This record gives sequence, structure tokens and C-alpha cells, in this order.
Amino acid sequence: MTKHFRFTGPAAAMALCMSASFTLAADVKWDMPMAYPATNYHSENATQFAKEVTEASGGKLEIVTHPGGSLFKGDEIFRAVRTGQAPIGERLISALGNEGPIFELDSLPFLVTNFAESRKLYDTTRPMVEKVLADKGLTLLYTVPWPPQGLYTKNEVNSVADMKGVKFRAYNAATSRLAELMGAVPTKIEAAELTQAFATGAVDSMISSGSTGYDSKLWEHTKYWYNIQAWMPKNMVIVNTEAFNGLDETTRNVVLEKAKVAEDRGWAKAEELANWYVEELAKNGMTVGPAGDQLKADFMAIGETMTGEWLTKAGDAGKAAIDAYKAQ
Ligand code: PCA
Repeated sequence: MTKHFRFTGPAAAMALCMSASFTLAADVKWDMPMAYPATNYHSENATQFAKEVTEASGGKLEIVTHPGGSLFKGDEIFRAVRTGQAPIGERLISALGNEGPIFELDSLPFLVTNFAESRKLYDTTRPMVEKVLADKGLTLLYTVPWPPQGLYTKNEVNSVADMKGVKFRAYNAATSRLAELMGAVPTKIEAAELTQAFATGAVDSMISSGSTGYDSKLWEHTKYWYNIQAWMPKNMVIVNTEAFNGLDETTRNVVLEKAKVAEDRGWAKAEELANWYVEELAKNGMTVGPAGDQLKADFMAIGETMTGEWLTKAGDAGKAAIDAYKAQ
């Protein structure tokens, strides 16, 4: 899907003569697939990043974002970037457990519950994530978190027993496992298909941020949002290392510099919007609030089970990652 345009010297001059409104095509164009809606702050942030790179590189590199799973679906994006079908893309990190247990670290229940802790976990474990990506020919550009995760349901839920048999939307292996441990019935569904899945009754419940519930108008299908603050998953923007190395050094530096700017802007935006999203759920008629004591205790117990299972899978490296975070 990478398209290369080269207009230099006479060709460029000719093109300019042909049309006054013609803007000089970029030397290199990168299509950037993303899974979430254009109006979500992750996508808006990436679009801003793309614009800044295009401008600061003087048009040497043009990045064009494709939100909403329009170019590749969410669960295809990682592979597309790894195989070079797309030079750059954005993916939910914790959906990549099959690629390495370290990617699931940010969906371990109750390891981090707020932005400061989430940032600390990221700063401590970024080199480990980068190493796994490097082995796959990928380079991490930046990450942005989702707000804390809460439980969306149609009916009041006082304990995990109330979730028995409920059709539950999962977005990764961890949320599927969580559903199983609750006695619910998980189905993996990408955010782009969420509205339809709830509208058709394929699912009745999920755990996600206020952000994704807002994007999908979940108040049309659910009534409650329990702020479990279960974990804070992140999206990451990755680039195919070969494609990146194909850029000249100045352009590479522009990409890295603007990635850093996008990362800081994205983290700030997530924090700024977190409560606003929850207020919007309430304004649209949902009952929002903390989980009751029993529900909270049940989730804590499930969290311990899941952490134990993850540690078995992730081995010494996993334990080292958690220890390094806790030592900070
Ligand atoms: N929204 C994404 C992942 C986590 C979140 O808050 C989703 O539901 O797909």
C-alpha cells in the first residue's frame, strides 16, 4: 500500500506550470492505518502528528491517516506494518499478546489504575516493548493511553455472579479471559463493529473506557457504567524499521521529534478528557459510578488469578517487568 511519488527538478516545474493549484507531491507518501473513529482523540492526535511531519519535512514525507479500520481492520494492522504492506500504523498494544506477553502488561487488572501510574509503567517498560518490536522489524514511535476501564451493562450489577451468561464484548485475550472468569460469554469485536454488535444483540456488555462508550453511543444499548478502574491500555504507533531507515536522516529525526510531541499531547489529552467522557455518559442517561464493594472484591480476585496466569506465561522477563515498575 506504500506509494512512492518522485517529482523533482524539471518534472516538478512542469507539474507546477500545468496547474496553479497543484501542490508539490511528497517524495514519499505513507498511508497510516488506524482502528478507532476519526473523531476519537487518538485518531485526531495521529492526524495532527501526520500533518506536522508532512510540514516539518518540507513535503519529503507525507503521512496520510486512515482511521476507523478503513484501510486495514484493527486486528490486521500490526501484521500489515510488520510485513511492510503499511509503513506505519496504530494498534492497541494489549491485543498483541500472541506476539509477546509484554504487550499484555497494560491490561493486567489493577497493576495501574490512574494516569501517573500508567505513565510510570510505560516509562519503565518501554525498552522491553521496543526490544520485542525490534526483533520483528518494527520501531516504536509513540504511545497514548485510554482512560480507566469500566463495566458497561444493561442491568444493575452488584457482584460478578450477576454477569453469568451475559454476552460480553472482548477486545483482546485478557478481556476474553476476564469474561470467562466472570461466567460471561465473550466475543472478540473491534471498536469499528461495536455499534452494530450492540444493536443486533450480539453482545450486551463490555469493559472499556468512557471514551469508546461515548464514540459508540453505548447509552443507546446499556444503562450502567461501573468505574472499575481495572487497567489502562494504550495504543502505540509503530513504523516498519526498513521503511523508516529508507528515509534520510533529517526526515527520520523529524518523525522522531514529532512522535515525541504527539506522545506528550496524547497523554495530556487522555487525562483531560477522561472525566468529560464519563459526564457525557451520565448526560445521556446512563447511571455511572464506582463499583459496589462486592463487585470490586470479585474483580480483585479475578485480577489476582489473571496476574498469576500472566506471570506463568511471561516467566522471568514478566516478573522482572513488574518488579522494575514496583521499584520505581
Ligand atoms: N477502548 C478500546 C480499547 C480500550 C478502550 O478504552 C476499545 O474498546 O476497543
